[in-house]
Amino acid sequence: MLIVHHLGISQSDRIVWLCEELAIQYKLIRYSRDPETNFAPKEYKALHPFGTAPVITDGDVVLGESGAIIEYIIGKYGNGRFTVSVDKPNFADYLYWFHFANATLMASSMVDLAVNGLGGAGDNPHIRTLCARSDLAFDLIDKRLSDVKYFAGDEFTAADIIMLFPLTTMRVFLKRDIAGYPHLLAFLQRIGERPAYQRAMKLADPDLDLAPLLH
Ligand SMILES: N[C@@H](CCC(=O)N[C@@H](CS)C(=O)NCC(=O)O)C(=O)O
Repeated sequence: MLIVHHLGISQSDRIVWLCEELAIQYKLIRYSRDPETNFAPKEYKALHPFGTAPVITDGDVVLGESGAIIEYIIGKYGNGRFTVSVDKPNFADYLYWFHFANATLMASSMVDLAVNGLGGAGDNPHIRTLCARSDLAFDLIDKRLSDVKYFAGDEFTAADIIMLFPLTTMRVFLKRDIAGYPHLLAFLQRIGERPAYQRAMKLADPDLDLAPLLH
């Protein structure tokens, strides 16, 4: 059976959300973060050699990495739903935003997190350039959402599912004022109204106040 191992307030909320959108059968196991380190607890680390969330298990399969897990679940249980096929004009857009989420947006958020933790970029021009990438990313996202309703185009896809974490839950760890991004705000409102998203977040992190993350 498909088991989603969810670490509290983490990227694995994407996987719970995907399962709820697809309305497939799965079992959810929740793990709390280690109270001292705020990282994953030992039981979570034991699931997979890399030890980060998300992880799913499915029979003998133990899989990590959000993108791989999303593709696995959609391919195996979702009949290809929420993807864009190669013959569609927005196939490249789908691929771009699906991969932008972790390869660029999450990467630049992690740079910001590390730099903030070290007290800021100072006057190091290389670090400043790297830190500017998050602003570039948010500008690009707002521009994209001024042209289309969802990242891949007119329809909701897995690109929206993988993109959402760095735009919402990540802001628990890395504050960002998004008031200047009206199209992103409208997108977050649309997503916040989805019953499957509401269900998923209640299951994944029942104590998390979503309102400030969707505004
Ligand atoms: N690229 C990975 C990133 C995984 C990752 O960094 N997960 C964080 C949660 S947001 C984590 O597990 N943190 C706790 C830890 O490292 O112990 C993915 O998308 O699966």
